[in-house]
Amino acid sequence: GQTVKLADYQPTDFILRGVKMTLMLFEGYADVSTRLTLERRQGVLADAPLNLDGDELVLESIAVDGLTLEPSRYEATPESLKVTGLPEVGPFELAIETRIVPEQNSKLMGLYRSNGIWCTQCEAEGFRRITYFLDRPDVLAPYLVRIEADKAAAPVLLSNGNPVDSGDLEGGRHYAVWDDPFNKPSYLFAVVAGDLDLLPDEFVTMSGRTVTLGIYTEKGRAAQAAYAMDALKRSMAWDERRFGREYDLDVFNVVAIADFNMGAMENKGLNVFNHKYVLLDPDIATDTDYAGVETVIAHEYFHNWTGNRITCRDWFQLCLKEGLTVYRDQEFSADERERTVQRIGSVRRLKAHQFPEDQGPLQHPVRPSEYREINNFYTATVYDKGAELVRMIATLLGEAGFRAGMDLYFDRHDGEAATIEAFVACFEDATGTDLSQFALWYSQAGTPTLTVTEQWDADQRRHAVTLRQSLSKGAAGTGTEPMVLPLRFGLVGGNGEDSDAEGHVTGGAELKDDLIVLNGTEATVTFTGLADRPYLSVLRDFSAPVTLAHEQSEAARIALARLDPNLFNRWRALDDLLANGLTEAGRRPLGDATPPLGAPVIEALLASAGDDSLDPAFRAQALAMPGEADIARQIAENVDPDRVHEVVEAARLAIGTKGLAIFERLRGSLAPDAAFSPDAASAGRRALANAALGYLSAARGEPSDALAQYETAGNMTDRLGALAILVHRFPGAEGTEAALGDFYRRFEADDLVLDKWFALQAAAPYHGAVETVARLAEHPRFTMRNPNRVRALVGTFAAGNQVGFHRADGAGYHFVADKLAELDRINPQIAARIATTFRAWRSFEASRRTKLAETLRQLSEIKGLSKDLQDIVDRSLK
Ligand code: HT7
Ligand code: ZN
Repeated sequence: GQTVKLADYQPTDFILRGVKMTLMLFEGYADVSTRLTLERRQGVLADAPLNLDGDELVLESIAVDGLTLEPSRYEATPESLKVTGLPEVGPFELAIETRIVPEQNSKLMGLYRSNGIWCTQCEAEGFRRITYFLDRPDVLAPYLVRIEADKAAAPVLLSNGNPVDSGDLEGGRHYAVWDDPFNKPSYLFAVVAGDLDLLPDEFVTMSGRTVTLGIYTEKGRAAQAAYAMDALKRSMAWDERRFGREYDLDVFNVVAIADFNMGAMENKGLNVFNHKYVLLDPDIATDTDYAGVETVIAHEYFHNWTGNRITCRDWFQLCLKEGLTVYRDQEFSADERERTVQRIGSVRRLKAHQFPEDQGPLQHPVRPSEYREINNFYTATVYDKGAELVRMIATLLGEAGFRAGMDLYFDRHDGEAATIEAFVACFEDATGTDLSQFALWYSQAGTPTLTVTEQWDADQRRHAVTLRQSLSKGAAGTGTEPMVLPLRFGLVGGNGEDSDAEGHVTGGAELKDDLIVLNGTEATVTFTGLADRPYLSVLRDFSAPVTLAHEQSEAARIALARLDPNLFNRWRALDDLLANGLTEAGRRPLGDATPPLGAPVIEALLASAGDDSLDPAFRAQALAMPGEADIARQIAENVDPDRVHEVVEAARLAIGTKGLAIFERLRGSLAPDAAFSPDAASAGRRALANAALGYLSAARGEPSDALAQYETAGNMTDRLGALAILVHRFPGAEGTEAALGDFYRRFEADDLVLDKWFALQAAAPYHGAVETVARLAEHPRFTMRNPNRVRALVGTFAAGNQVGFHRADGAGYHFVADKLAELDRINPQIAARIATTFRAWRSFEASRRTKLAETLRQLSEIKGLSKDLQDIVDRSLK
């Protein structure tokens, strides 16, 4: 495949003025007729041809201004359409007809059918699978779309914009016409047609306009969209309050679809969702599912301004809409739920997904400068690190400055396809700040290391804090210049209060209140007038996405875990204590019995767990052990996943045993509420009760508590929490198989719950999981055609089961590689995404490292591999 480069960007030779389309949907095929109003751009050579993109297309007919073209005037292949002899000046109409087969579209890009429903997915390059087009984000136009279909098969016909006409046709068919007046790129185009149920509602905007809202679902499931609808209305109100952004069309529709490559898609006025992020009720969904629905609904809605009204000039600018919109959805959740707990979740996610990407062979800058397959750049770096960059701008400029920059961005670029430079310039212009050095964050890949050392001068009552940043050249080979690191901090006294001691800077930093902005390689901040040596709490709220190397005693961390007025850093102190202990123990050989955590660390953890003045959700976060993959990443080399698992289990047992009384008390005091409520406080109590159950079961070494909870659970959070303990800790125990069987029988009619049944078994941390997963891949309900099911089984095994996937004989690698080869022929996008789990191969001990590399090499040599999978495999091997 060809490499696309940012440096090669050129606008199109032809300007698109408008699009009129008719989609005629039939059983077995669809006829697509497109009329494009085009005009040669001024200054473009008179004989320059028009080059349109296609993907697996068949051209049925082509005409210019009503006249069918001679074959000498065009060249059509499945991937392109070149037209010559087009008018030199003025607009002309190009009419193109294609016939496509949605039923055979297993890539789920373009127009496809999911459980009989016609639906589209056009980002990034799916529109070219529907018709030949200038399929790139800087080509914007209004669309008028007519859909025709059999009325019984598809009583609902939806597209972008506002509905303007509908009616019956001969032969039991009918039509609907949708008009989208807002200029949009083709990736935001959508059509949905099918027999769907509707949850209707409305929203009155800040200027008093009534917007008709609809969530469409499979038959009989509209009631399960109630929470999504509530989240949608809260998102609309929040965007008005927080950013002054009002919705712009008369209608806003959401459709829930079973077969979907990602979480959801922000098509203008017609968001299409993976039904996992719409359909809920307490019997089938966990608290995590509720939070996921809220976030994804908000995220897609917020794209209406950050993505749709202002879009990206090219796909290199993807973070312009994705990083910014993730930042916006994170802020929404922080305002709607509990800020610190939300931030802990975002940072956990960043460290679990983005850090390994940034520190391995798939490393790339937040704004990449080249790609072979754009689908492979919807990454944690673009999304989550991209959000961190926006957060740092907000930290540097303060609330008012950030809002002024955002207002200017909306004002200045509404209706445009913009760039990162244009975005950053708005913050510079609105506040008079020079952000040119800050902008290096967008082009330099890798996670900077921030080294912090402290020196207490007891005679002078002075505390010197030295900060040093470094960035090593990684796989992307980008620059390593010092960047701008906004570091929130506090000097905590023994009374748990921040000192207001004065600080003086030497070297490359600026000090503003509770913020040190490190912009040089090194700086020292000396604080004077202190009565006693303070505890330094640095990088509060994780104010910059760095690896923190803070030489700090265990005693100081334990003190901060108890005292820090910044709750986020209290959590981080505990998390660091656990992670450091587990990492050190993980480096020792398998079987080494030295306890991974010292008594003071366990006591500090238990003190937080048992502190009823703290939010239960926070305490649940404190009790959640770092993931085995996170510990492996910290160990960095010669990792033995069996050893990592061994030390995590030893730590769990030690915490459970020492905290037995606390966990018993928590179980008693956090009895389930009579009626289920999905609010954050109730979810926090359930999370803490389930964490306590995990430790209690580990300490007692028997499953009766989990079995009892499974049998009496009144909601999915408690049921699945108990079942996970049974399946993961008591695989052979009496009751475990029965509970697993009961779960299957109870929920077999519901694919979303069945995914949980597959995923739970795929994650079971045993060597035998390879055989279990291979058996489940033969289960009648397993299918490669549904991305959720593949992710539940193959994805969870590869990414969420360190012990099973990395079994020493390589059987886990072979199983996943075989499945990827098979999946690649069906849905390459999903195959490529799951294949990224192989990227960490260099960090494992020699035997596994060799086997992983060998498996990657075998994959890379398969004839006819997709561009998607080939790209991931080749880059992983580099
Ligand atoms: N903008 C969307 C990203 C997307 C996508 C969604 C579904 C299927 C394929 C896709 N490719 C890219 C989702 C979002 O970030 O909001
Ligand atoms: Zn997005």
